[in-house]
Amino acid sequence: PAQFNWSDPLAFDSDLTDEERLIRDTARNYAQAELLPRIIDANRDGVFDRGILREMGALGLLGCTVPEADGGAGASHVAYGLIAREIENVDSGYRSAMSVQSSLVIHPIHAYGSNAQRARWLPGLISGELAGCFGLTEPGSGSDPGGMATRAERVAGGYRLTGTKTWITNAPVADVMVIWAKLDSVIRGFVLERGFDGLSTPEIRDKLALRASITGEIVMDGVFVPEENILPNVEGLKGPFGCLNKARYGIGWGALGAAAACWHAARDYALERHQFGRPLAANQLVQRKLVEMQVEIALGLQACLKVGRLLDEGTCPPEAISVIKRNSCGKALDIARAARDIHGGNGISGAFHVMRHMCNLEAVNTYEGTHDVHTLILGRAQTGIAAFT
Ligand code: TGC
Ligand code: FAD
Repeated sequence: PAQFNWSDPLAFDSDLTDEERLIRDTARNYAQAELLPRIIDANRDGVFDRGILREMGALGLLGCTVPEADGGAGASHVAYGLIAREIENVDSGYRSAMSVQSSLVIHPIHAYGSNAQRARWLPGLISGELAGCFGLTEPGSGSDPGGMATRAERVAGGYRLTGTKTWITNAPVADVMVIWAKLDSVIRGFVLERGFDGLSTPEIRDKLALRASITGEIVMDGVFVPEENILPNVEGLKGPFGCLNKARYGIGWGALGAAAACWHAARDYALERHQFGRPLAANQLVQRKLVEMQVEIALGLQACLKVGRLLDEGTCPPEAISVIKRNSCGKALDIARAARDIHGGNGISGAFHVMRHMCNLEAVNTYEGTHDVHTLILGRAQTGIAAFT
């Protein structure tokens, strides 16, 4: 019979192209050699190393799906997912920095920007010389972004923006900020630049998750934005949602990378640690937990791969992305909790990584549409009844 590979039970690897495997290996080598050695200190100290975006840019990991003709790597959506999985295998916070830059900043400028805007910002964002962030959430509107209070008004030569965005990944270090605001009651995208008058980005401190990612507010006190900085080619909520589709897709893959790190750590630990004269792994209760991890990750990856192929074909409905965002994040959180449990007391130590992943996944389960919001998106698609309001 064919050989069973416990770590790849459904032969996921065989479904990838050679190019996808190459990109996966580049991301894996970088994550394991360069990110893993820094993460325990970065998480403890609550520090995001800005240089990481330049390192990722140098390897072609930022905006990798942008066509080569436009300065990107022209990689497949599956390749983008594989990158997210490898980076998040080390830490969800590093994947956050990458996905915001790629899906929430490079993508809208590429998809909705003018040629002049693309030429101005994309090279720096793709190389990591420029850092970007995406401002949709506000203190009074999270799950309901249509309720945003940030306003743009027309003035001579451009617009004046007033409002506050909060919980914004990368905001305190961003050079370029994609901001969504209502202009005459219609949501529009604007590119704000560090140094604009009336613009500040205070850091949100004391987070107990994603400590190696930097998060902030974006406070806009009548910020003048020149005419050439409005994104001309989209209006309405479909603008930010078009970006969220890409980012949620990447998170679907990324969360399974964090889950796999927890699973492998739990398996290693259960084989090495002895109690009652035998390895923890000899107990049925422990084997069951390890098998749940194995099965959920293997099934979840197949779903991510399918959604990636649909995106590459241009035939992916947004609801299919909700399936993987919801499934991967929920299952990854369960897996991280079980892995932490298998580690016993050691599980709460930073040195064993699992509790850091567990805390991170609480936030990953919440951002980009909470687990329950994706449930309601799918519930609406199934019943035709919107249960949000
Ligand atoms: P709804 O009536 O459903 O739609 C309004 C308009 O938007 C269009 N649309 C979409 N277009 C493309 N893709 C999608 N996924 C879309 N979903 C909706 C829709 O067709 C419609 O267009 P039009 O032309 O008819 O006006 O809007 P609603 O207000 O009822 O929305 C409900 C709900 C709950 C689905 C939605 O608001 C939602 O998804 N809420 C969650 C918010 C969210 O995900 N925020 C994320 C902020 S960014 C972030 O968290 C980054 S963390 C990154 C990191 O660090 O990694
Ligand atoms: P709320 O919307 O207030 O939800 C609170 C609870 O109520 C949740 O459990 C939710 O599921 C539930 N709920 C809400 N409405 C309903 C309903 N109709 N029916 C049933 N249950 C409901 N945003 C950005 O714009 N850019 C970023 O870069 C960004 N980065 C982030 C980084 C971090 C670390 C975090 C934590 C958040 C980030 N966010 C960002 C914000 C994130 O997208 C929001 O936190 C998320 O969308 C949820 O919004 P909220 O926190 O306001 O929660």
